[in-house]
Amino acid sequence: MTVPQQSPSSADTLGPARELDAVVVGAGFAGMYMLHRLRALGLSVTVLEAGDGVGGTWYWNRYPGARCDSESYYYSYSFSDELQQEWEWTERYPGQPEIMRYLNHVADRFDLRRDIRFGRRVTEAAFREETGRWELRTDDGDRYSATFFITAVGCLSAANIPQIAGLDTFGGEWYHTGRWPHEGVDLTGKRVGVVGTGSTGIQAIPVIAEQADHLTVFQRTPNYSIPARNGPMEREFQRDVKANYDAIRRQQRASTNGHPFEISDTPALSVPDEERRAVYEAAWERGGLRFRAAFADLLVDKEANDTASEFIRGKIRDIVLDPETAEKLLPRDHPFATKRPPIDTQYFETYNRDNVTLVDVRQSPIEEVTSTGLRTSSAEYELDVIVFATGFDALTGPLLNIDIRGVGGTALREKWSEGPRTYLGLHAAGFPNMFTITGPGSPSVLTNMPTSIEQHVDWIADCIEYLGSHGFDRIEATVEAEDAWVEHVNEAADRTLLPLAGSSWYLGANVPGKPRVFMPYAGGFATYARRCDEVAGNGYEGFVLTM
Ligand code: N01
Repeated sequence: MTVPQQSPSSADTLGPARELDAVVVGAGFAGMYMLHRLRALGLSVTVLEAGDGVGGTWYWNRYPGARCDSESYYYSYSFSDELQQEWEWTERYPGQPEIMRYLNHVADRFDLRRDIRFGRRVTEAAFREETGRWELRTDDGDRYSATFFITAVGCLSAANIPQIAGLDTFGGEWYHTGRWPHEGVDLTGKRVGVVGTGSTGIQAIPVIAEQADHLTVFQRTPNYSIPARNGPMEREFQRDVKANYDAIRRQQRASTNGHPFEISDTPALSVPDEERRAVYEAAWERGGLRFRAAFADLLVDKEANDTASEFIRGKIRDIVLDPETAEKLLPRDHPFATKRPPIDTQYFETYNRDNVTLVDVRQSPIEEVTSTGLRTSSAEYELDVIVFATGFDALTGPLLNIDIRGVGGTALREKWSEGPRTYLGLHAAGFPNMFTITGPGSPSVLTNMPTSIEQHVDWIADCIEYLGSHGFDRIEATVEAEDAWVEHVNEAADRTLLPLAGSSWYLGANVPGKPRVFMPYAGGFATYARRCDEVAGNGYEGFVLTM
């Protein structure tokens, strides 16, 4: 590890910059593994992390009911067989506290903490042409200088807090789920309002309903949700998994979404109605995101998708006893799974409770927060606590919250003013030696994240090793390669139904004023990883490497 030292060119009133080979921003799944890989190459690396601990998204998202929608045995690192053999998962889907225990165990096991600076939010990163190095600043005035600048800032880490008039006059407490207090919030006996019915709201609502005196849910867009069917991890299943991890990991890497299951190759409309219904029933009973894999064409053929969407609407009608409430809960404005499909525990059932009210804020929009609650265009609701489960400025938000400047001082905010432009979602032309782990233009949020993260980290580490061993110290994509990739990302999205979800955060549509561009790469994980390998195999085709 390089001992921090003063750089002659960087001494100023703020003190010396720490000179490093690489700075990684973020200590979640991505930043931790990136540190581990770069250290093994003998590089001096510092990870800068805004939180006071490791965990990234799981460090911040401590809201009631926070749980992963990938199953625990594969929502985990695969890079160390010892790690995957020794760790014991306790539930089918890991809850937030269990993921935090796991990531803290990884940090200790691989001795990562000594190179992570906690409580430092990076505010600026600028490429200096004269030195060929990146200079970074944090909110407490620390400065770092590095050859490589790697962002591991997560895709869903910039909280989207709606600008509702009067919020500052509210006499109660309010929280965003992605910034939940670490000490927890006691909602017992309180009148609670939850705004938002995405994956987060759908997880939190049933748990909050059990604690609160009364819960009012403010729903703008009804959502499809599939039962998670969470439960304890069976010992025998865990033994089987551990005995077969090689095959499981191979299957994940060969898949479309990084999950270890096959997508059916049967088109939904190729089978008789009764058989199709039986397939959906079985998928509903099994639970989880695998429901999407019930037929081959649910994400590419609207008519096929209609059969799944209608099946789920039928389930909502069956579960929710009050027909008027059920009607309000029926998603109709987008095909199933074109927004990220939530999975739930007793979500629709919660509306059968006496202490839960559903308010349709599409019909009667929220007009203001008052000192005592929330007012819509048709009624006023008295509340002690407001919970904003209103999501994130996804994918680009965490990057653009940092003032990143490339060659000639060009701001990334300016370059991406019409939407993100990257080569492979890994790099932006004009920003030499900068890499974005699971950046826009990569499969990222359309996949099981640790699978995508490991693939990116491995690619970046291999690239840096290649540069070093071939005497290069600078890599930058060409604008032509980037343009072609952006076009390919758009084509891949257009081959699916995904762009049909008009209010989706995949499109940036949840943040007022954000450009509407389909941001993740929808061509599938395995196809994408193959392309990355080809690029590397062809001597980093599409990049210019210089000494
Ligand atoms: O955020 P979202 P999320 N007034 O953007 C509503 C991952 N995740 O935090 O649809 C009223 O999906 C908004 O309404 P609309 C997962 O990838 C995973 O729930 O824009 N309502 C919507 O209902 C997920 O997709 C897990 O009309 C407003 C909700 O708030 C992603 O994180 C768990 C509003 C936001 O839904 C984001 O999920 C949790 C306003 N002004 C999250 N603004 C698991 O692993 C927004 N809304 C299980």
